[in-house]
Amino acid sequence: MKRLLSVAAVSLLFAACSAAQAGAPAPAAGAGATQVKVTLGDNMKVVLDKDTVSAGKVTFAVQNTGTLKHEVLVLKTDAAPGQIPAGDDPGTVSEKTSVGESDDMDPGTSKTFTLDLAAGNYLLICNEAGHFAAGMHTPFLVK
Ligand SMILES: [Cu+2]
Repeated sequence: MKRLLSVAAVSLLFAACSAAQAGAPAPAAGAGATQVKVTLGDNMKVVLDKDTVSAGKVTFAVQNTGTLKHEVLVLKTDAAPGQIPAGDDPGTVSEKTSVGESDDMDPGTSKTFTLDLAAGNYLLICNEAGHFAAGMHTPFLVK
């Protein structure tokens, strides 16, 4: 009986904790982060709603509005787009300076990811084969 009681007490405690957590407002993905909308399309452009943010948490809300697979990578680099070395796969550039990415996104899909970004120069690029060369990159400044 005593054992049963303590199990019940533990369950109650657990329930209380869960209730407390459930009662707190659920933090949105990347709460307190600066949100940047990224639109990827078959026009081979990476379109941002802002190209300058403050250092810290940045949430990228990415939408693939095209009919092709796209992605966005966040490269931390001072290099101009033409200076980014070639990647391992044909038609791609090196991802060595990437600090985060959406991964491949199917047409019509959205994805959100949050990065903690230090001040510096970045390039947001799509690295599907041939897309970077076609112009799918844009500068991004964190200050
Ligand atoms: Cu692309």
